[in-house]
Amino acid sequence: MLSAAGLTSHDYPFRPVPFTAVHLDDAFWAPRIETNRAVTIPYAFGKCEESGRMDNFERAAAVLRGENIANRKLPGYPFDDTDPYKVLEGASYALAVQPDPKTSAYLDSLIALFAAAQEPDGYLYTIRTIDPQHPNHWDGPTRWLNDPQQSHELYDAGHLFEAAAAHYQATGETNLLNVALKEANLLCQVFGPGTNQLHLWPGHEIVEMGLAKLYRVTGDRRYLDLARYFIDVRGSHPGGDDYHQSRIPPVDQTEAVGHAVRAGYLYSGMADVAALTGDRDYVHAIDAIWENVAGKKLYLTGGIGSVPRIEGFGPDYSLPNRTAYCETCAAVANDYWNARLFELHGDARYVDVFERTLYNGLLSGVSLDGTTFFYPNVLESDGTSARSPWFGCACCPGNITRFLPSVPGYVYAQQGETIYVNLYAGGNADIKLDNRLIKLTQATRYPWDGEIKITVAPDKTSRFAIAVRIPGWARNEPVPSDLYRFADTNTEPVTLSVNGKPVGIKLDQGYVRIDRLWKPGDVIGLNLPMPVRRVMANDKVNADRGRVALQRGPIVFCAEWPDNPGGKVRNLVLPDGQPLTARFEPGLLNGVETIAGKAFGVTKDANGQLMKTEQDFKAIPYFAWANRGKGEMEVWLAESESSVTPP
Ligand code: FUB
Ligand code: ZN
Repeated sequence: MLSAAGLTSHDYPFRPVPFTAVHLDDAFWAPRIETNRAVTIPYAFGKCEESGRMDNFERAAAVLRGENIANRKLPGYPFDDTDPYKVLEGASYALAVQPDPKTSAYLDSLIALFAAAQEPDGYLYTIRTIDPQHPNHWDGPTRWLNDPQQSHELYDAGHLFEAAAAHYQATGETNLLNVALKEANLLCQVFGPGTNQLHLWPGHEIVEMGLAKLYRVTGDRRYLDLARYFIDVRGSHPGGDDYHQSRIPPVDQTEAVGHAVRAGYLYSGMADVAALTGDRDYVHAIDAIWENVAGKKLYLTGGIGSVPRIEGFGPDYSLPNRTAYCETCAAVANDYWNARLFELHGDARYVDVFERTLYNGLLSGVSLDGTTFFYPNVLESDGTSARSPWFGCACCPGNITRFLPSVPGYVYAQQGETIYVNLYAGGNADIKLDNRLIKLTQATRYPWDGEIKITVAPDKTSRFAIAVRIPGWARNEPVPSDLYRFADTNTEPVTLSVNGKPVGIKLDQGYVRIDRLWKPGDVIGLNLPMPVRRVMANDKVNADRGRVALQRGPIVFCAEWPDNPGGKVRNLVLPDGQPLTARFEPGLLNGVETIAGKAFGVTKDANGQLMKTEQDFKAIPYFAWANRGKGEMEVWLAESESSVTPP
């Protein structure tokens, strides 16, 4: 019944080189991916156990066995089941590159637990099974009813499908896949355009992406049709709203609205269905929505979602810093979406947004030791924000565990006779191009240094192209829109060479395409100069007016309390033209580049008069903040006293 993964007549034209074929051994990503594998994944499983998330499956299973369970207390949230699913997905990716019998056995025991909690017809949602007579207030009185659109039954199913596809692809075992397919088959009966079917849209998207993955794995067209149905039914009848992206049908949407994680998953699901069916209407819609986000709703850190009340998008240019939402899950969703847009269009501008999000607003979601997390990722703190070891609503840690192992899968892509180099990270990759095997080895200290050497080793001398991405930040374009601009001009040129001979920087969709006869041992040399850059926001962004941010390479910096006099940073003024220098500090925050110079601290004297004193100033990478206790932090620094936060 199972077909080879990815064998569909339509698919993304630009295909990623799978993370299993890319081995990073650099000083930046390799240790983080290892911390995720060795620390965060077991830690998150432990938290799921400790917080009763595994027990929910046990209790649902007991109810199904007809046992009279003493404790019918419902899970805290209807989506608590998704946390073990997500961590299992991450663990599966980790297993795919590093087999570990102990982890495999643990996953099998969890899968047995999930299977036992699944109702005979395939329904799997412990919060209803534990006590069907007293449904949670987010859910309808009977299965699936979705009023007021908050049911998470399909959200839970979506995460189960994602985990099952990952587990099957990593291990070849079908135990979790069978659980997922049983539920997917039930959904195919229950939902659809038929008169005896339910015409409801999911209360929270992700089932669309999950179904697309099941389609890839099985080749069963019903799953793809259902994914498409769940997109098309959204907004097709009254009762929809912007929060759920259901006021109007997704194909007619042109603006990012509502809950940001839901939105990011919807747009990713639309990209999947578009790629797998060839439907251009979805592409037009997500292209327009992307223009809106990249041009008006994207934080400098790549975070999305500026309104805490709805965990979602606000009006154009409304990007407050202290109350930024920028949920970690939304950064993950933003990266899923941008990766898919690249795979549709082959344009580096999506990789620019992907990279910005990855190194900044996504990576900030987890501490350096892998055991504490941010849910919102603010860009300014008065000292009250801190990472947390876990959350009641624990969506973000699980998303970190499943995203980080797949980072190597975003480094390269291919289409026809072209290999795309999208991200820079030390390591090697084995890329199949028709009947050839090409080994690429990157040597670089990126993101701290822009010197990159790529050794090309085809198994036989042959002609193909390597498209080298020249990041927007290296071309004086921090984002592919006018939302942000560099206040200064970098005059140091990007240089590119093959075997030491210069190659002209002729850009095509953000890439320089080097089409030649490649022989083993050829070397591409790329230098992306990384001076400290000052960034300004579009004047329409009230929150950043009169303020400046610092960026070096793909990394956004912030000033944090331990590095600045008196533990204060919100009183800092960093005037234009003040010289700044960068240096690598191996002993700080696991080794980071820092930016230092002089700034002015604004204080009040005894009479309440503001005083400006010159003082030392230091900034660290934004992703690394909040690893040394609570205190002030600021990304957008005042350029003059008039915009400083009064002490
Ligand atoms: O509703 C499920 C998840 O919980 C959402 O994606 C997060 O924003 C949090 O609300
Ligand atoms: Zn979250």
